[in-house]
Amino acid sequence: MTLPSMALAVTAAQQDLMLQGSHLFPQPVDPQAAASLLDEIRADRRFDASLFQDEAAFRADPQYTGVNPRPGRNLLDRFEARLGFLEADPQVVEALTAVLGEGYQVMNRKIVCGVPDSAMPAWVKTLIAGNPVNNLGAFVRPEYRDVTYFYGIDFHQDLIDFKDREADFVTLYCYLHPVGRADAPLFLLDGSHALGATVFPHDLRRASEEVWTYGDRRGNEIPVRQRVLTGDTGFTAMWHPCTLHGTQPDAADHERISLRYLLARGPGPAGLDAVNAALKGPLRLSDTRVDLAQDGSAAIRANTVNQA
Ligand SMILES: O=C(O)CCC(=O)C(=O)O
Ligand SMILES: [Fe+2]
Repeated sequence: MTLPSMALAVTAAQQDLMLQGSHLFPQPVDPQAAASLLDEIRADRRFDASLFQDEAAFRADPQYTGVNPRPGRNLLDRFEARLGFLEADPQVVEALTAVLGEGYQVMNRKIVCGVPDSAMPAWVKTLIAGNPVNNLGAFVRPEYRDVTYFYGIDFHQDLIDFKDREADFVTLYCYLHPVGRADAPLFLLDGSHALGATVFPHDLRRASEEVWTYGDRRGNEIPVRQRVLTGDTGFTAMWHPCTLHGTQPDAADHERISLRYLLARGPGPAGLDAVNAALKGPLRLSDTRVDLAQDGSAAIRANTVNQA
């Protein structure tokens, strides 16, 4: 019997999530649609030093929280009508339905920008040097906080932003232009979801060129291999909320722009249940990170992904 190719794709998505904690879609989503969305995004602003506040303005009133896109301040929402190339792509819908069940929901969606080194003001680089999470929202002008800007982010689980929430969602991530090694590609640690939720910054030691030893601080250690997600326009991947991933600072002379979605499971049966049942660790944490001070600024200065 020949199975329809859709059924094979669904199986692959669930199986990949189970075994490696991520699924890379074998086909890109419509590259023309991705490229024309990118044109619109780039037409809205320059992704250069003009994104940033003056140092004096920042120092007068530093704000480290509430600096990401949110309902009512989200540039991607302006392009709602043209997101079907990703949200309604048949392979994406089939995989999400298999993993999250019928009636899955978009929890949030946003544009993520890897800010190139050439756009970074010297005072910002000095302030963030060595920090594990270089979300630049604190330093950009308030009117540009409808996009999330990174200058690299250390290995983390996307569960990090969800205290006390179960790992009942996945991340979907799509490149809007070709992403090579210098364009801040995602680094995924294969199989790292297997230990369940752990606290950021994570216990990672390099074992060899491409393998890390990952510990859960509960007595378990596993080797995890890093996978660098370079890809063409429309390249799309999804991963489990416990899968470790990160990016290095964008070394290219242009910004890296991608779409990042979180999607929550529906009310019925979902492939994610079997994945979660196989994890050797908790599905939720009441404290997901210990790197921040009271005001949301970095209290720990250390970074592992930059050594990858
Ligand atoms: O786009 C990036 O550089 C990292 C994005 C990421 O991991 C996140 O937003 O959770
Ligand atoms: Fe992430």
